[in-house]
Amino acid sequence: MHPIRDRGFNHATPSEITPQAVYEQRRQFLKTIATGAAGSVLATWAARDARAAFTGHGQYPKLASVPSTLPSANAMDKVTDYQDATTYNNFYEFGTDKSDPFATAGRMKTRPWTVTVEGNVAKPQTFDIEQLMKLAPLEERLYRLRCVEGWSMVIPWIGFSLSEVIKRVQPTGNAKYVEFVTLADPKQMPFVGSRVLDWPYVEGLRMDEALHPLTMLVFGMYGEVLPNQNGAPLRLAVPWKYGFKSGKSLVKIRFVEQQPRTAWQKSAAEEYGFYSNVNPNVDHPRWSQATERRIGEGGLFAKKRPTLMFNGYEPQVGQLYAGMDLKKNY
Ligand SMILES: Nc1nc2c(c(=O)[nH]1)N[C@H]1C(S)=C(S)[C@@H](COP(=O)(O)O)O[C@H]1N2
Ligand SMILES: [Mo]
Repeated sequence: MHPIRDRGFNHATPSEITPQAVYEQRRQFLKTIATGAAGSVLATWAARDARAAFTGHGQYPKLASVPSTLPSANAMDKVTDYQDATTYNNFYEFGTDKSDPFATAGRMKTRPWTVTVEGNVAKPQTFDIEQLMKLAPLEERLYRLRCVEGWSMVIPWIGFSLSEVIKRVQPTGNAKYVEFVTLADPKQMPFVGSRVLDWPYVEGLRMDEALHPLTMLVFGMYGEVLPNQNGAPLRLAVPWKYGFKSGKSLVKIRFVEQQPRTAWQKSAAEEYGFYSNVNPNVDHPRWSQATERRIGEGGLFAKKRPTLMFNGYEPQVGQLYAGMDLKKNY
């Protein structure tokens, strides 16, 4: 890529189009290039930060959080570069190319934003996003994210367990599943209305999965408010399931009796099951799931990593599926 041209340096002074902090980081980056030291220096953290400035780390408001006490990723998991995590995305409402969400999601309005929590609950409620964010202390959790397509990342999310919301609305005995509905606004999302998927993007979890402490409502990443392309202003993170189970830009959370029909099941039921737990032993009909490509690890020619059962979260979640045939319930 050619960042300088792509970012329109020739058309406006950077300070006109970017916040000051990002501008300063870019200047630093250009200075690094100018000294000719780029080749050796690019590998360092400082230069990585400078490079990240091209995709705007520092552009979103900072979001304070406390470190989580839950087990998440481990020492073997290097945090994915901000640049990769914010330019290589799946968010089909904005297009099907990995770079489409970065290019076009910026226009999505994320304030004001409300989230309706309804269905089989004693206390249905519509939360304003600002109010929802204050429901519990924001935690930072480093989670692995494994996409069903065979790639993965390690992302420091900010948010809290979905269970914090669930306990406040008091589900009734009929609440067996939770359905997550995400924004589908053709005025803001160029691919909504296309036949790529049956909109809105709907996902679901079984009640015990939704209540599991690892299931996280996410408001931020990398110390900042979520970029739009990553699902602002709030998305889910279910680290032991394939990434598509974690809906972005949620507007509704419904407690239902029947297993929800998800957008992916409607479009390709044989390929995307309701459970979709990360499982190296259950292949996708069109490819193996035994290994994965960690984004940032040497590109297409890097040695792939073995995929871990439940994405490495088996000690925490394995019990949820005791006695279940995971090949049948894929
Ligand atoms: N609304 C919505 N949510 C979505 C998707 C989508 O297309 N639309 N894609 C999913 C898929 S396939 C993955 S892998 C993750 C990617 O999250 P990331 O771009 O933050 O890495 O978001 C998931 N959530
Ligand atoms: Mo995915």
